[in-house]
Amino acid sequence: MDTRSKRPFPALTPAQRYHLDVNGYVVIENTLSEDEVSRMLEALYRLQHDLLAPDASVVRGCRLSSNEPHHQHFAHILETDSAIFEYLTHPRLVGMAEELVGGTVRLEESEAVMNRRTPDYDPHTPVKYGFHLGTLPDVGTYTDHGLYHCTFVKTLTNLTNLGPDDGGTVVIAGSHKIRCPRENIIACAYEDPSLVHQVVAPAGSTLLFGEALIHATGLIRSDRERVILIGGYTPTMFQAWNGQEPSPAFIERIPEHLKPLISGSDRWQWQRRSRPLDMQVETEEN
Ligand SMILES: O=C(O)CCC(=O)C(=O)O
Repeated sequence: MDTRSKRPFPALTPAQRYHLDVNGYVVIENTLSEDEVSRMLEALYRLQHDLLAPDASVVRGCRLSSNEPHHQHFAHILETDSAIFEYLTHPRLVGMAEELVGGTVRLEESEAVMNRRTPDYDPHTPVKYGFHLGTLPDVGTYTDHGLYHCTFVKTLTNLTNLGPDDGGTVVIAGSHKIRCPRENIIACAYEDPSLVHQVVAPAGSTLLFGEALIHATGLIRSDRERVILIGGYTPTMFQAWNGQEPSPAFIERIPEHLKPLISGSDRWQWQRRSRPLDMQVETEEN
């Protein structure tokens, strides 16, 4: 079976696509089932346990790029568990990434974050975010059929419920199209906080955005832990993030039809595909 053919095209409804174009992101609720969420959470807690064992700096190809009691960042989770692999190759989510890239994709990075309220959190201190981006509107974006595309795309899926106090990712809406200095855009967002949009969504929901959008980890005010999975995708001829190239032994083991997605083996055989805004979402029935 070729699950590449099962990736929906387009993956977003016209209204979801419009939201993505205007704001630079869209949140699709409940992309994962409860069962998928709990299997992926279990896989991450197992990985955390193994990585925190004495002398365990790399476990199944993954390392902690941040390891503080309130913030752990897992780099290159691809090879760690079948549930994580399922996430990174999930046909609907890869279809969403392909829609925003505007063609076939390869996996560029795989990460996870587990974080809690920072120990120095003070509700009276003005909020400051670690705003950043991974590409620039000038370099990493283009339009087709009048719609926005980006060559570096993320799917961030929360495995825990995110209420307003639970630190969902924040973005500066519309910044994906603004060709002005980043610090000026960030200053505008602090002056008018309505420009900062935050993910509030049930567990198993996915934030889709292009890395030209200025974004940051949100602020946790509650006692709850936040757990997210991150897949990064690019056109097939791009490289994986530094240190995130899949191992040859791992590529050897995965199903044939998923090898191009994981290894980037299609390279310059990139298949462009873009949709007009009014094209309806593909379902099993149509
Ligand atoms: O922790 C978050 O919500 C943001 C993650 C992030 O900045 C990224 O994946 O580029």
